[in-house]
Amino acid sequence: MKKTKHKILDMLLKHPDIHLSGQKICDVLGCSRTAVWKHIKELESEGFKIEAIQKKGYRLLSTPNELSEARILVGLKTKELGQHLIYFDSIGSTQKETQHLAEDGAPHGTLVITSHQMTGRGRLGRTWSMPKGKGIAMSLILRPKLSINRIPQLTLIAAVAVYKAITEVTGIQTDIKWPNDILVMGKKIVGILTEMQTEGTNVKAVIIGMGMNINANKNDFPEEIRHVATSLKTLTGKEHDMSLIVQTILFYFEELYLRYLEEGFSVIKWMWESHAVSIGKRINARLFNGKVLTGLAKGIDEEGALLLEDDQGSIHKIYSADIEI
Ligand code: BT5
Repeated sequence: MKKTKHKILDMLLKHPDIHLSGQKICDVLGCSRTAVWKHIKELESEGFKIEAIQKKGYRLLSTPNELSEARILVGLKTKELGQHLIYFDSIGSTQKETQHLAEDGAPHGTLVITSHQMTGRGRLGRTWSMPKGKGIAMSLILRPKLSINRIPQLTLIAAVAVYKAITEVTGIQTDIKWPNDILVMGKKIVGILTEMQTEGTNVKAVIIGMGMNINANKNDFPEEIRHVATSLKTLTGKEHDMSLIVQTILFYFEELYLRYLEEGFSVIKWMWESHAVSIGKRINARLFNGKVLTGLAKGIDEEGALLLEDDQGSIHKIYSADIEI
């Protein structure tokens, strides 16, 4: 059940060319005029520009580029992903919070999201930095009936959903770097962190975390990552609607996920490979045990593992590593 505020926003979005009177909104939603006024004020404080003309009513002039819970939920075209949305003005780590929620039984599709994440983390306890209000940090709970060895495929599905969404919303073409990076011109714009909760050999939950650089300027990033990080704003010179990006990612993620469950990984595999920057190139794979393998990246296998051919012609299956091209 949508909140009254979301219903008002929905009405305003659907009627961009006319003023909706307070009375009309009350009649449709069955609430008081004071309640309408209060919700309009709330929407304004969240960055929505609303024209209010006496005797005519309210008209939406523009929506904010900042992340907005109402804007994400209104018009979200998914059945499950993101429909249970938990929005934080600020939080330590969405991933950590989502781990707890998943343990407590939060349903498939639950999304925890913020644009102010203070102690974000990457793989192996690394840090994920996010300039306040300029990016998106979100963690999604999936409860797939899949064997543990297939879970890494979900990172690749997430990566395909992200590149599709970024291209659709901004026109920018992105590259995927196995396994979890989305790059533009060699710099990272999105990092994905996939973690799972298991019971014996059963997967109980998978938590897919995504950190995205959207409206940050180069100097907003800490100095030590400026040479590796970029943002949509840096690339296009303008700010982007973060809520629309989230909606679009969730839409593609759900579509790809359902196709994957029905048809298997091969459908994702070719989409992924067609955007993968490392395939066909000579790479160093820095394994997490400290070993470095060098050779030709041949592709990914049916599990999503990277296939590397070394100089002796042996093929190595790599499940987890940092790739240097
Ligand atoms: C990742 O790890 O790329 C996964 C990042 C996942 C972050 C999300 S945000 C929502 C959710 N909540 C969390 O707490 N985490 C997840 P990894 O491949 O280990 O890369 C980490 C490295 O990327 C760091 O060591 C830096 O070098 C670099 N880095 C950190 N912040 C960055 C940023 N904003 N943009 C680009 N690179 C960054």
